Amino acid sequence: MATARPHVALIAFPFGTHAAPLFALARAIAAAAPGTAVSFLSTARSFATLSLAEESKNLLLVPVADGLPDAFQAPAALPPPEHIEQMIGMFMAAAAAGSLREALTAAETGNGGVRVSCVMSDAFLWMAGEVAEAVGKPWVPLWTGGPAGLSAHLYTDLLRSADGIGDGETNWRNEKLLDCVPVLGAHRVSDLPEGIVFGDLDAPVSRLLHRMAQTLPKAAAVLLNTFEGLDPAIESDFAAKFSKSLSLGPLHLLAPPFVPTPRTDHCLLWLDGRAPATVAYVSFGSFMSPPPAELAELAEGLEASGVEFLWSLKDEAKKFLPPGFLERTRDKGLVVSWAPQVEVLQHAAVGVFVMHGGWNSVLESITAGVPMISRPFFGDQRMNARSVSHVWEVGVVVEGGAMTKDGVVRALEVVLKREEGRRMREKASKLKAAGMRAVVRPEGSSKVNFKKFLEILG
Ligand code: U2F
Repeated sequence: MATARPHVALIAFPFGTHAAPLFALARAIAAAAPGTAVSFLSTARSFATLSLAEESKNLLLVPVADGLPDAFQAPAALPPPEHIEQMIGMFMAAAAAGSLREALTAAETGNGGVRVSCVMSDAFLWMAGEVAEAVGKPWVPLWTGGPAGLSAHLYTDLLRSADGIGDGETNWRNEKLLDCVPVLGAHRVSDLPEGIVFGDLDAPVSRLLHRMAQTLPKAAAVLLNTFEGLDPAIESDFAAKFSKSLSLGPLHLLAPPFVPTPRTDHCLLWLDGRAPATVAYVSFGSFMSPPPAELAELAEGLEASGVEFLWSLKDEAKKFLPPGFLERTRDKGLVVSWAPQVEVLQHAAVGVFVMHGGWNSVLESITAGVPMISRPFFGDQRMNARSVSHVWEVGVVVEGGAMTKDGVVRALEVVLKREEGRRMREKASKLKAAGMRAVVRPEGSSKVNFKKFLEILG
């Protein structure tokens, strides 16, 4: 028998770390509203990437079909990572064909027939908005990337038609500032995510993001993993474009732990023995690895700089390190396949984060007051890296767009040893204080926005 109990269904985009911040939100809702049924919908494979240790009684995991053909269903039979676009295409095709509707029905059955009263989703899943509309319920999407990246997607049509921007294949090298979009005036054409004015505009992900940008203004509210005041102009623009825009982040502070961390205490013990603000922490996110030649250049740069380092490096990439590197740097560095990143960044010994511009990493670094050296690769990463270097001035981007031994040495020198680096640390610690205020203080903007968001859920 159906009841009027609120039931929030959150639908994840099950690739990369996308599911993690949405799951953090699911846990936060379940804890803050014990009377609300919370269903978290994702693929079985993505559940395995989440920290599921402390589930609440009112939080139900509901599997969604991944759309992959039978040949890929065996645990070890995943297509290689370079086929991710295809996997996304298959997942989205299944979603459009009804897998999301089926999972919503399963969520209602699993909750004793309680009807879904609000559909939340990763913003990428624009079709969740249609599913919500079909059942007459509000749709509340979460954008997990950086605000500048989302802004770029919202201006896709304008950018494609703007003079000197939307005119061809060379745009990925075009250093022209995006002054036709005033809120992105510090970013360049070459910083844009691919699929807007360069790259394959017809690729499944490009089409998905364009459609998302057209659909988000119809949402009851758009949630952001950021905090008020970080990008004031972009925030005002979102407020004008969306029915409601609520910054709730940094989400890793709202509902930790964010992603499961194997036992990696030795990283922190190793850091304990290092002087304050001297160590370079290196990580390029959860699933990607820089090209082999760049990994080797980075290793040579770290070694030549003499800087102590903690490097989170995937096991399969270790073979690209220069011969003898690990032995020669045994006293200077620690290379691990996974690090407790949030704790590492908060350790006093860490002086700089060498990274890819992934939004979770940027926020984790900001809230630890650690300046960054970025080598962005795709998606919103170039926009984020440019915000780090030119908007917040808390880091640099590697020279020439790729890591070289000398470029790495120079960047480490600037951030760790020069006056410029000292100023970056000062600015980073101000951002850290602002980010903490937003989530910790009762009157903090993210705390207040979280309450407003709970009101939408009913
Ligand atoms: C995609 O980014 P990634 O998932 O590759 O990278 P991040 O957003 O930086 O998130 C990585 C997370 O994994 C954690 C780290 C972050 O929370 O703390 N982690 C860790 O705990 N230990 C490790 O050794 C290594 C990582 C995408 F590629 C980006 O463009 C987007 O900005 C991002 C968000 O949508 O998703």
